[in-house]
Amino acid sequence: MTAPADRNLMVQTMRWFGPSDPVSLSDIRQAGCEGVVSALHHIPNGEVWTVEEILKRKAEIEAAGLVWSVVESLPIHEDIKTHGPTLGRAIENYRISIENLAACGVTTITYNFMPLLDWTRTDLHYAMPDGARALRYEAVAVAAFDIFHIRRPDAAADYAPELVERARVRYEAMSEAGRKDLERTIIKGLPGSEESFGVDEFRAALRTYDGIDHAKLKDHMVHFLKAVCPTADAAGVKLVVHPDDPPFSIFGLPRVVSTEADLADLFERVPNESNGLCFCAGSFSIRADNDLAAMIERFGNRIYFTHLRNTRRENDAPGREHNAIDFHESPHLDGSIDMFSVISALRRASIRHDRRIPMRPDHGHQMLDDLHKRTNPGYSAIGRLRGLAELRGLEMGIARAMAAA
Ligand code: CS2
Ligand code: MN
Repeated sequence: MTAPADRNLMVQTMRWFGPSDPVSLSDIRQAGCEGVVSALHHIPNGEVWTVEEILKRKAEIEAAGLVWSVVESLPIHEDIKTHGPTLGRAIENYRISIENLAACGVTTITYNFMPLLDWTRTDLHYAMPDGARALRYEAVAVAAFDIFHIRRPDAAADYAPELVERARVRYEAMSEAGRKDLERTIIKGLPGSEESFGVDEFRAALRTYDGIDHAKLKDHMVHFLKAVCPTADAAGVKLVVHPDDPPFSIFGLPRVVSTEADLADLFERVPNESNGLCFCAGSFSIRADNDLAAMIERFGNRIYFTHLRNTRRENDAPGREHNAIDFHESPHLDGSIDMFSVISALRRASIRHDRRIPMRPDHGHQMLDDLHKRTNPGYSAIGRLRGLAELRGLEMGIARAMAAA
């Protein structure tokens, strides 16, 4: 029997991108995971995930002695976000996919509602002092790309004048190859992103958001949830939204899952039980005004999945605009957020709601032997293993201490 202190510990998982992932299911099992987080990346965005395809993936995972704990992601077609021409069909297909996943016993589904781009970084090989490589976001690089490379109309108005000037200097000093590299990093799509663009395509895609501001995108999200949540409720599925990364508007595009106020609004407007949250600590951590432990306390009943990761905000200063923040992905226990308080809050939520929350060490550093290997940025084996090992020890310490108190 499990000792009471160890009841409802998080379900340890890692993301697996499928058969082409350089990290194998056996690697993930050896890391001590019980489950994996996976998606059918080969099915085009907006199409139905058939029972046959779902069962195939499930069988592969189970043959390795693991379970398919969470889907990440069942992507949201752009027409659902913009109310484009295939809106009705895209929503209908989403509902069918939810039902098919439920029929196969996969009942936690992650998605995000970020326009065009998924998570965004400007450097995939940032050298840490210890020799490992990390992912970094530098505001001046994004501004340079936006104002001088894409040349988005009126882009300069979105940045502080001092940042525009630094962006100009940066862009002028960049080589052609450096500019191309930045372009690839920002719009070609990081692992897990479902969209990828060239410069002209990106300019055209930006125009599909003309007239869609924060309030309108939020309305479109509510419209989507009202359409699919009854299906998910009936099927026993939890739909968990992944927050915006970074959690503020970029390239003039609205982002609506960035703050505590955004979440409160979403859960109030769509109270359905299936309307849940993937609590990505790393994404929320980029805004100093997000109090992570308080958010977990408040929305604990909605959290069915968590990404545990830390970031280091490099240039915090009172009053600084959000889009002027530079950050990099720091070691899991050493960054701008206090992982002890995050896991403590999650532990209280698990006990209060009597549930095991699946977790994954979201990203990790490229380190040790992985420095010499081809890896998916953020998703190398050893860095995530380090993160997972630290997080599981921290969780057990917290759980035992709470039980003894
Ligand atoms: C990112 C995202 O958090 C992450 O690691 O990889 O791609 C995330 O999976 C999606 O935004 C969820 O829909
Ligand atoms: Mn995440």
